[in-house]
Amino acid sequence: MKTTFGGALSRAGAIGVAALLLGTTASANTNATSMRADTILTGLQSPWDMAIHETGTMFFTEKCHGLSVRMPTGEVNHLLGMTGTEGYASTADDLFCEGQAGMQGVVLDPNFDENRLIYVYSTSSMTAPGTNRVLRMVVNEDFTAVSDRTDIVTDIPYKPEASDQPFGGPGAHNGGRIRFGPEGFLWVTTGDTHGGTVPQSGTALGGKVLRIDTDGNAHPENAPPEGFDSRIYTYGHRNVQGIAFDPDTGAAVIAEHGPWHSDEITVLVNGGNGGWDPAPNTAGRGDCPSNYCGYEPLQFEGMDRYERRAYMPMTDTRFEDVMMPVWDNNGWSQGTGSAAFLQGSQWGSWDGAMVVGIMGIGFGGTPIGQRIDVIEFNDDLSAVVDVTEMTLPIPSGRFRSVVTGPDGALYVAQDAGTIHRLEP
Ligand SMILES: [Ca+2]
Repeated sequence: MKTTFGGALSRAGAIGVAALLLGTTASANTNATSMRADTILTGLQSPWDMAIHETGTMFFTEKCHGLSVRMPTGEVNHLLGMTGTEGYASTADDLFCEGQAGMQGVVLDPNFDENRLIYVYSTSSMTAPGTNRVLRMVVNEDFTAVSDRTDIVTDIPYKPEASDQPFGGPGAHNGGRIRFGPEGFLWVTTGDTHGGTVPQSGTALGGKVLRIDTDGNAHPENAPPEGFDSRIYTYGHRNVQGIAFDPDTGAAVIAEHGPWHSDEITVLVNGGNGGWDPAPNTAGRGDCPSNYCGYEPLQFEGMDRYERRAYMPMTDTRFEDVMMPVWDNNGWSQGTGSAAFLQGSQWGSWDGAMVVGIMGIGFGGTPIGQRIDVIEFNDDLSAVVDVTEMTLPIPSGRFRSVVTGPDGALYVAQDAGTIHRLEP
């Protein structure tokens, strides 16, 4: 992958951003705690997410291949392949990958042992010109096949083509994480698909966090503004690919990719506005290429990250219902791709802290910022009190997914094709 900065770097902008990021340390501390790593799987194609059952059985997605499961014995069963794949128990010809899009989030039903239900976020060609869908399926008794596919969400935008934009290709800003919250409802994170008016739109599902039931219906207490799609929990987001729930309060916390500045972690408020508004002809901005002002002006040439933030804020305070981020990665954008909370006394002072997998940014073979940060909040999650970079016994890489397993261990997937299990 040549451009790895939220999939949205132009050649002109890349030079400036690389210079900007050289020599930076986004974390205040480095933890010396000894970590143990077991390599669970290697040789995968862009592993994107995992869902781990109490027995250790681990479902995982590969962005351009499909859904598989690793049994406790280490054996892998390939369950649902995308178009063009071989070796899967079944294939779905409408599922495809392109750019950042493909088969992404996966999660098990909280009552999986009774109903055998699994959910997957994937890009589909079934509705032109392609949308993202949330699929619900039944896993058979011996974990060798899925059946009874029902698409419970069918209308999440997908970016079908790059047109003449100076940024991002098809599939850009595709969101894609799905998780169950403590109440048993399903949360779905989406991206703005380089659509200027999408994040603040009440009807387009891009740039949103959805809260739905397992049939795809809105949670009855979602409280978006009047006229909005009732499945929307929060809106005004750029590209949310991390969501996790605070074990103490149950609050939903998201990690979101910033536009060449300001990755954000935000504690969600029902009906709240993330404040991202790349629409043209608003907030002092004029026309923009392809009606998308997210990289204006002129790919931010010559600006430092604070000037960029002032010009095109990730959180525009002109909105009355805006949710301020609790952390902004010291103003950098490095790809905060996934989030999970650590739980268990084995984690010591990190018990209850959030981990964020950061993919980093790389030019000319020099990756910067690839790491896992441990983020400790105060009790009411109104502030971050400490950020520590986890010292890892595994090679650095693009950390695409972090998932806490039922065993308390932290499972991490890297774009290079590996899944590791980490514990102190
Ligand atoms: Ca925001």
